Amino acid sequence: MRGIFVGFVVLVALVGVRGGNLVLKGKGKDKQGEDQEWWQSSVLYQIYPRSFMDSDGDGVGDIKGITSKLDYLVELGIRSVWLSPVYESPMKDFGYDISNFTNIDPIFGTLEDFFEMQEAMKDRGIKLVMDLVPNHSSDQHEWFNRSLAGEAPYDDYYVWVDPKFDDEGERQPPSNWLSVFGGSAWTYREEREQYFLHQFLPEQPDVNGYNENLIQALSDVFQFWLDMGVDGFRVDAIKHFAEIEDYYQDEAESGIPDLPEGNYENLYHNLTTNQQQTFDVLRRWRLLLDAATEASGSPKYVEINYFK
Ligand SMILES: [Ca+2]
Ligand SMILES: [Ca+2]
Repeated sequence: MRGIFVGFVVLVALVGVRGGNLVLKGKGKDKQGEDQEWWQSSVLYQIYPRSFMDSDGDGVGDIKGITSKLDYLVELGIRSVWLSPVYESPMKDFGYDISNFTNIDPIFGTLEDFFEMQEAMKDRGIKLVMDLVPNHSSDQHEWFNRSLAGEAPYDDYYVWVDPKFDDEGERQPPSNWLSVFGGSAWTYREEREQYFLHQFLPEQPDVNGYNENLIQALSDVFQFWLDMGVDGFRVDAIKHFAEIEDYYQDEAESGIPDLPEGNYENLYHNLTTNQQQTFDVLRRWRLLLDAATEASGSPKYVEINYFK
């Protein structure tokens, strides 16, 4: 009995000291990186919300589940979290098809749950990086429905292009561009008698990266989460953001042998990735984060991922 009691006290003391140290570190600087910011000196821990922790027993992880495990992250020494998408989504691409950029999907909880999680992270010195996907929305997003209906100013929010017609008078997509997931990157919609571009699933229409209203609408999304108090963003699929504006120009064949027809690697992607406009828009978002850094006194971080 006495042995158990002593063991218990020692355990509490260890957790208390370790936890205290780690919280202190989170608020200050590392020993190793005294002049470094948190993103330069700490591990960025990715949380994939579906599988992380389920708080209500419906079989899908959720935000309250994450909140319940924050002390575990502190114990691991985690000072920053990259949260995979928790926005409203039909989940055709597991949350990377967003139907509302400024709300939480009910499967993960509510904005209130999110806010509570964020406050609990701040209490523990854990920084929060949101995963944002500006290249496309879900085809269930209100912007796309209004664009499909030709309603201004949404009509030009996505890449709508008139068909080409071959020698037999058959309707054809504007160009040979391929989806990352395979097959044509163009899908025809009778409603507009036009093709729309999707570099990923047909349920993920690409936004028009040259449209000022659209760029502003996405900037408002960044601002919404900055106002909520997040510490930064991991920006998904950014190299696909803008395409060359001549949508009828074919991409060159890569010549890689033995690939199935429609495989993305069959083409070079110099017309559909890494356009100057993408970098110009990214620079604007960086300035927006700089302004938030100044306003909040807390540095804001942005990370772009480069997949080949
Ligand atoms: Ca759940
Ligand atoms: Ca794009």
